[in-house]
Amino acid sequence: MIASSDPSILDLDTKLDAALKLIAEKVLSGQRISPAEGIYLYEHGSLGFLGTLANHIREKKNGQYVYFNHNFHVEPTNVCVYTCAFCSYSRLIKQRHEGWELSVEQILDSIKKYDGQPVTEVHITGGVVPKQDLTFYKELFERIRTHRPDLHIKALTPVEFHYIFKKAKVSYEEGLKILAEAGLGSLPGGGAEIFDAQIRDQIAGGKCSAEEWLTLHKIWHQMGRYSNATMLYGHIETYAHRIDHMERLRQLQDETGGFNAFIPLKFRNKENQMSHVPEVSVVEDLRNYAMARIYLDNFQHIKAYWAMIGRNTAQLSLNFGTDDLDGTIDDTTKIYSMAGAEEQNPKLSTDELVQLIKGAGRTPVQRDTLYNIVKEYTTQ
Ligand code: V47
Ligand code: SF4
Repeated sequence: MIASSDPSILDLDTKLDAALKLIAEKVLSGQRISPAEGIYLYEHGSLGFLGTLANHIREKKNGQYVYFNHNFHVEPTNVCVYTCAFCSYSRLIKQRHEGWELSVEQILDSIKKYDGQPVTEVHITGGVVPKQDLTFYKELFERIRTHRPDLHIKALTPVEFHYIFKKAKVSYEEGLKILAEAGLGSLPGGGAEIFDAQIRDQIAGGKCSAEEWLTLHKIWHQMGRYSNATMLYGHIETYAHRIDHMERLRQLQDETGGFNAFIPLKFRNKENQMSHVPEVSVVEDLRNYAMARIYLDNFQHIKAYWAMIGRNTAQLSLNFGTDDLDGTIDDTTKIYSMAGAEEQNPKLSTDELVQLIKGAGRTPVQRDTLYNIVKEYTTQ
């Protein structure tokens, strides 16, 4: 394979059309590509071509580093007032006997299981139910902070915020301030799905709109805080919808600089209302990671969430633009196993993660939620 930083990529493929050459020249010289160029690249860029461009940017931004953290998840409930068509996880309020709804006490018990273990982050998200309201989360965050002040609380998405703030009759600003003061550290990227209104309505009708999702993150960033962003791809959306989604994120990032990482999430089709929609290929997953790296020039990190994509594809993606693998997870999330992901009990030890990253020829780096380096694994 040619060296990723070698612009002779432009000369190697004699069949490369003029438009692709022009776009590649822009990317290699650090210029931003337009939405129309993004769509063109999605439609015409081969896996090797996109991968080479993405790898060039990835190495410029993050060198050989691949980040991971020591984390675990808490899913307070899988009962939900919404009925997203892609969701294999939630149980409708009327089927709540099939689900779980944890109390503050039960969640604290699950957090106490990690006492004395070197985890740095708890990722809290799940369904939306009336009982788990603003008072519930305020108490939960305060009690986690009191019990373990060093644990970073990465929790809740605009889907949950929109519902609980509306119910509590507080503005987004007031609600976020209350939860930040209670101990909320940063926001995960969930609930973004696809921003296009028509597609969003078909797959996630009724929950917060794209504008509400973006506004909540914007307010959070304006408070000096950080968050992630996701995109659910590979279902009924087109390439134009993916570019529209990333364009809106790129614009907000220009304004605030508050996004840490972008996480493409592959639609998995087991036991949901969209099971008839086939899943996309691994080649398409890698092309999509590469496109995210190329398009989102103002995002520092592109994360391959191994619990969703599987550890093998996650490892491959490290040569197609990604530089982060999320974390150890410790078999604490059900969202993807219930949707048919390869990883039925997602759990990796530090050693397994380190070997996975070294196997891709990269340097493993343990980070905290905000990408401060905890440990670099430079030796063999
Ligand atoms: O918003 C649900 C997705 C998301 C399916 O910020 C599905 O570090 C595919 O956002 N097929 C929640 N995707 C998870 C999430 C996340 C995960 C890891 C790290 C971070 C981070 C954020 O899961 C939902 C939805 O887009 N999802 N069901 C499914 N069948
Ligand atoms: Fe509820 Fe989230 Fe599932 Fe939608 S994706 S039904 S909001 S748990």
